[in-house]
Amino acid sequence: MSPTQHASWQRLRALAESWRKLHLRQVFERDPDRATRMTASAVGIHLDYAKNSLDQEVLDALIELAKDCDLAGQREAMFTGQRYNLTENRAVLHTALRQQTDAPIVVDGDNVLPHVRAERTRCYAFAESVRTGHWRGHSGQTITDVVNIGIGGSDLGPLMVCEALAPLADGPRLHFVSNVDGTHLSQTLKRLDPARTLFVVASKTFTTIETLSNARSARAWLVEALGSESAVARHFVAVSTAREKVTAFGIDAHSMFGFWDWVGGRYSLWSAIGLPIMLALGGARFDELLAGAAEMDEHFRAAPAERNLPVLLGLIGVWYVNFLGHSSHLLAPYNNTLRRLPAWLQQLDMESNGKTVHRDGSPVDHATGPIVWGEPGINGQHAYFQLLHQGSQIVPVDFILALSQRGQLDSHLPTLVANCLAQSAAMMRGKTAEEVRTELTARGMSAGDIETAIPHRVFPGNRPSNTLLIDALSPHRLGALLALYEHKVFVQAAVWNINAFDQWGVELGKQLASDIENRLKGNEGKQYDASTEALIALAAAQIERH
Ligand code: G6Q
Repeated sequence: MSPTQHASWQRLRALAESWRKLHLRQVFERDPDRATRMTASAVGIHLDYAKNSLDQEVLDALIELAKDCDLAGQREAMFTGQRYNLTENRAVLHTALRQQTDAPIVVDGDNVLPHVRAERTRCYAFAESVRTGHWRGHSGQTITDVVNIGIGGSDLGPLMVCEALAPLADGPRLHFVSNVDGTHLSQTLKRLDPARTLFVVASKTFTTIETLSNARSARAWLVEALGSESAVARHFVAVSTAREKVTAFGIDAHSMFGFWDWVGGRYSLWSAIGLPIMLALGGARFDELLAGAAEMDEHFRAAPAERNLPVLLGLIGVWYVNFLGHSSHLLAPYNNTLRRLPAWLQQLDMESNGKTVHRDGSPVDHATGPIVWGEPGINGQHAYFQLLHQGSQIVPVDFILALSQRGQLDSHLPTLVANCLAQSAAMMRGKTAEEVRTELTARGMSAGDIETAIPHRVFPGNRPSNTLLIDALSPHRLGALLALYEHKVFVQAAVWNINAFDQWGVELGKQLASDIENRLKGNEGKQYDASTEALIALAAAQIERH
């Protein structure tokens, strides 16, 4: 059933009419108390959602909509291991990877928790042996550098966490190679000593062309440098669900760390796909990451909607996408170590909710996932924030700021914090013509020049945002933050009645690429449209010339 069929949806449409005419500055003037009411906290994360174009009436209607869409029932279906991912006939259990209690989670008659924990113990033991220098390379040297070869979900999560927690890293240096453009691998290898380098080939399916090409080239580099095929055993491990494919590639089953089909790629950093994190930080830190995520899971499962962070973020997003027509969403983390968070969220959100059919296959009659983008906020201020302040489109923003982190220079902190808080205030209130006039008069500008300047210097304001303040950027809090966004995406999918856990939309391009690659190699293949044919011919000629 489409959510548009619910009375709550119609109610929200009516409310949106009046909100289109309201300005947040007036809303705050009329009701300054909203700043204290419209906050919620969990697991060290404080959410201020007062600067959003909504009030309690809208929020109540959104919560009603969530009830109408059976958010609670869908949430339980996920947590308890039902085959919630309908199109792939799979359970969705990334939450089991971090569950702290022993309450069994049964899939196909089997409790998954013992398997999860046994595999994690293997990963930790391996990571520890590398970190302590127990694990030696082929020529007897310790490992100083680890290269994770993977793409998409087998890259973005571990990469983002390793960056975010880099100040705590005390293991080998981590490198991530994802792009099949050979410069990614060759530029990385250039800096490395083969005798002291370990490769982690991370691929759930072990069929991904980019990853396998990079893994083959890395292997050739290693074998050539160390002069023996047998070197592979000490320098290559795999993370996958496909044991036969891993062994066919030449990596021993003992050197493979597994996970399960009920872990979606973009939800997999909590599994063995997190091996690079374990190598960089050790098992204890990884445990903290899991514990933080588990605490957010419990919060999501138990907290009432009006205090539930993922529910609030999800519903506020639904309000913008479906009722106020804001189809883009910016993530602005202010801590530099969170610089890859937007890329991770982009995949999480857009691959999950970039859908146009309901769970039963019927076409949607409403908008779904927004365009998600971002960079570290303070860098954005010197780049695209112009559009946020004065552009013709309204882009709701999540400002994210952790107030302490190892390695942070105390003298820089006030500048960072002030900038984050200033941006959300500026977006919300804007600057009127009268304010510009007063300011320029005080600076001694002539009346004529002032009138010419005003249109350019007015800020419309009324641009909404959430602010998430985190007490400290620890593994625990990071785990909670990531789980918060995973569940936010879930909430929206539940309301839109779409399947957030498949990604059929990436398949067509893959099929065509394999066919076109054949053509580029001079083999027979399908004929394409005139534009594509011309491009194939041009590129083939160039390739031949090289
Ligand atoms: C994630 C997607 C996708 C996947 C990559 C890599 O949810 O399914 O990003 O992670 O395509 O796939 P493999 O891990 O199988 O190589």
